[in-house]
Amino acid sequence: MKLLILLVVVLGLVAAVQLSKVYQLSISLRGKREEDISEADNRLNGGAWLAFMVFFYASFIWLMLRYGSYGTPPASEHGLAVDQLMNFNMAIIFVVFFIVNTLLFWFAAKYYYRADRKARFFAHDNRLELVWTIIPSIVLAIIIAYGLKTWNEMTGEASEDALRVELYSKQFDWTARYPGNDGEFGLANYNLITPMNALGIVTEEGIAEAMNEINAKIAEVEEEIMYEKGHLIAEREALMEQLKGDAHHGAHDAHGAHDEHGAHDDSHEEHGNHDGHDHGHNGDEVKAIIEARLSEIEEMLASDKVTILTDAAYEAKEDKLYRLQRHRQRIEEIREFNYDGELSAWEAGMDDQIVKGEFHLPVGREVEFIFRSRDVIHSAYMPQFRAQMNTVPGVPTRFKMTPTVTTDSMRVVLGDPEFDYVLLCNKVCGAAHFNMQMKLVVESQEDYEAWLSEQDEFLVKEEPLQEQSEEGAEQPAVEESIESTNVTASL
Ligand SMILES: [Cu+2]
Repeated sequence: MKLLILLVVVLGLVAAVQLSKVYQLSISLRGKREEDISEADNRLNGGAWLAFMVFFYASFIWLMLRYGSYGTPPASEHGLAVDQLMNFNMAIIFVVFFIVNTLLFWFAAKYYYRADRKARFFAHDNRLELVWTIIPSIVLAIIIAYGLKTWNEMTGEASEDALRVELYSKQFDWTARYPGNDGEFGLANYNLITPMNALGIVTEEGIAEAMNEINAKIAEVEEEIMYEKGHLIAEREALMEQLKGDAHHGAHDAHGAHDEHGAHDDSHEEHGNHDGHDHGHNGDEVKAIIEARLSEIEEMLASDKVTILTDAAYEAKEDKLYRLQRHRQRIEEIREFNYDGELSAWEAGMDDQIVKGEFHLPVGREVEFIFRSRDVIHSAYMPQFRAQMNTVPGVPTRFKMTPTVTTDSMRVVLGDPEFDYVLLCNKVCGAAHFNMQMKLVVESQEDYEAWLSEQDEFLVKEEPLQEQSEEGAEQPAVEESIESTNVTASL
């Protein structure tokens, strides 16, 4: 179908070009000069301007009627103010749009060229300059002041008892975090992000888990480097060489060969410990060490852990190892970081509640959103609440809003039992951007509390402690976690 339309357009263009050629030919045949244009032609063109104006306005009005509204009434307190601001701006734009375009087309139609009419030369007029400078200045100042006022209402300080919710974005989903009973979010650090700790919340357990993960990765890469076939064979040859020429000054050669690929690789140090002995002129001892290493190499070559890497791949592995070690260092630094001597920042994360897929808000209560992003800039967009904010890696952003219409009420208003509020990503952030959304349910305070109480706390997850709850009934796992934090922190 699209191809057909394209074909018609192309053929139409070709036809138009051919027709204009015929027209030009007919003119030259009649002996008329091309620049001689009759008054009838000019009048026709003037009329065409007016016809186009009518078509232009009709399309504009149709578009506004068809697509000019959000579709849903505002579902938040400030949503009303945003709609009013939008309508105010659009009203001004409409008025200016119609005045300017009417003048443009009407003048073109009225003042088409006529041989008996001469244009008036009109170079400058100070009063006119004043009018079209001062009036737009005043109108723009009003628009800006009004807009700033509305913006400040949305982004101003939230009240003390506002509910605080963190929305965390990454390619390509949203995660919501509630602060738990203490009302405080735990600190977060991206170095601690693991599959179990998607937000990188700082707790003693989070650090331990991140450490385990990074150590496993380091060990894996170290092994791949250690068991590289080409390097093992090269080392074997160098050592054999050394054994042969041992009578002279082979010790130094071996030293050099060893350094060549041991330089970036800490794991070789255990074998490199004999470096000190090399200068000790104790030939037998050196020989024994070299032979031990040789048999070790033989074993390694025979094992199924042997890897074969090109030089580039080997270097890439070394780079990877270096980066992993830097990462481990950063995790260690988090542990050493002194949070003003207080543990509360660590403890605060333990009861945080993390939810995916959908999140709930109570109706009529002020909510302060804190936005964070893991990877790229996303944009948290809640169209029914007239709310949008960029989420920026490394820079938390925020705004506040008060939902005023529950999901159920909105379903009734819209006559759509399937309707749901939605949080969308409104920044083209990658391949699956289109699907980056989360359902939002607005409900009564009681329903909200019931839902929240069903959400797990961060550190209470499939732990055997829950089995024992019969004995120590009022001893939740969180208590345990805090205890262990204290112990480790005091070390
Ligand atoms: Cu996104």
